[in-house]
Order: sequence, then C-alpha cells, then structure tokens
Amino acid sequence: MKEEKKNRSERRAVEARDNRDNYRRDPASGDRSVQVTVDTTPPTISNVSASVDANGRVTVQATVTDDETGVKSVNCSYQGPGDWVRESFDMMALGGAYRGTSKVYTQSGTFNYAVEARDNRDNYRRDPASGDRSVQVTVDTTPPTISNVSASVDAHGRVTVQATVTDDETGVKSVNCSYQGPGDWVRESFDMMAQGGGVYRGTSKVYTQSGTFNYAVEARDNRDNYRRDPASGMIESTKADFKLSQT
Ligand SMILES: [Ca+2]
Ligand SMILES: [Ca+2]
Repeated sequence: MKEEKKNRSERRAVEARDNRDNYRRDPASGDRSVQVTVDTTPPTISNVSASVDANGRVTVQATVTDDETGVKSVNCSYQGPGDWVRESFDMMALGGAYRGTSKVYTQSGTFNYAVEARDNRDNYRRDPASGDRSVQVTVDTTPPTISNVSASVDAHGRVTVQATVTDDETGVKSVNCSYQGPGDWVRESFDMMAQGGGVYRGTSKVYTQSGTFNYAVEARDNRDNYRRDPASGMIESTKADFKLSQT
C-alpha cells in the first residue's frame, strides 16, 4: 500500500455499462467501504538483558514484537571499553527473542548499549529512548593460582606430579607438567588431569635409570593467562636413589 494517511475510510462503488448502454451500479446507492489501517506504531521492546562471557564478549538479548506489520530489523548500538566510536551489531531472531554478540573485549570497563528496532513500515523504537543501558565487562587478566606442588616416584620408576590449580575468574583450561628426567635428551610434558577439589595429577613414563627429574607445572585459564610454578629456579627433593627437582 502506498497510502500515507492514517486510518481513513476508503469509499468505493463499481459502475458498469454493457454495449446497449444498460447501466448498473454496485451498490445501487451509497458506497461500499473498506477500512485502511496504516501502521504508525513502532515495535515493542521488552526483557532487554546483557551478559558477558568468559571470553570478554557481550551478548545482548531482547523481546521485540510488532502487532501491525511485523518486525523488520533489530540491532544493538553500543560503545564498549576501549571503543573510540559508537558501533552496532545486528540482533537475530532466535527462539522468541532477538540476540546479538559483540566482538571480544580485551580490557575491562563499561559496555554502554541500546536496542533499536524497526517494523515493516520503518517505525523506529529505541530502548532506552535516550541514554544507554550498561553492563560491566570484566576481562580476566590473572593467571591461575598453583599451590601444593608435589612429586613422588613409585616402585616402577614413574613420577607422579600433583598440584592444586584454581582460577577464580574464568576457570582452569589446562594443566601440564613440563619435565626432563634422567636420560631424557629434550624437555617434554604430560597433561595433568582434574581429580576434583582443584587437584590436578599426571604421571610420567617409566624411568630405568636413576637421576634428577626436573619439572615445572604450567597452567592456563580460559583466557589463556599462563602461570608456571616455579616461575624460575629450582626446588629439590629426594626419594630413594631418584632425585626430584622442580625447575
Ligand atoms: Ca508497528
Ligand atoms: Ca584467570
């Protein structure tokens, strides 16, 4: 429809003549009418929320409806920590809501945003009408904590390394033991597996000769912040004829 006037009644009658000039009008008198309703109501925006994931991305969600002509587009206008200019991302219909996700933020700060929606008549609504909503972005830059590091050698000449590893911000992604044992030409590593309660444990191959097992525990959180224990230096312990040292 190209009609630009609002809610007006359009009145119509059909007139016809045949080749003998017989005339009929329908209706015989008066007019038929049809109601022309033009959508001038912008979409409704509700249930706006934002969440920040472990990777420093912000997901914005909202319920957007338009009873008259339907929702044409929804986007999030935003300015996050470190952003020099205001930008926007599309929000897509997903399971009854509209949702969109920002880029990854690598610094902490405030993410200011507004949801903008248009219906199929280009009626526009912004939520909030002025100003912004905001959510705090906290980026994890702290490596995991490593404590209670210990190693023991069993009767078969295998070394078991254990440590407590925790990460309060985004959680522990991986723990491994970097080592060089008696007769090893190069430094290698084995994974240390979660045992529950923050305890990680891993076991080496079997050693057939006595000597020093030099090792360090390495941990990464879900933002790839890295810690090594010890950061440098060496701690030595001895057991039987197998010398353990932490490097
Ligand atoms: Ca509308
Ligand atoms: Ca962390």
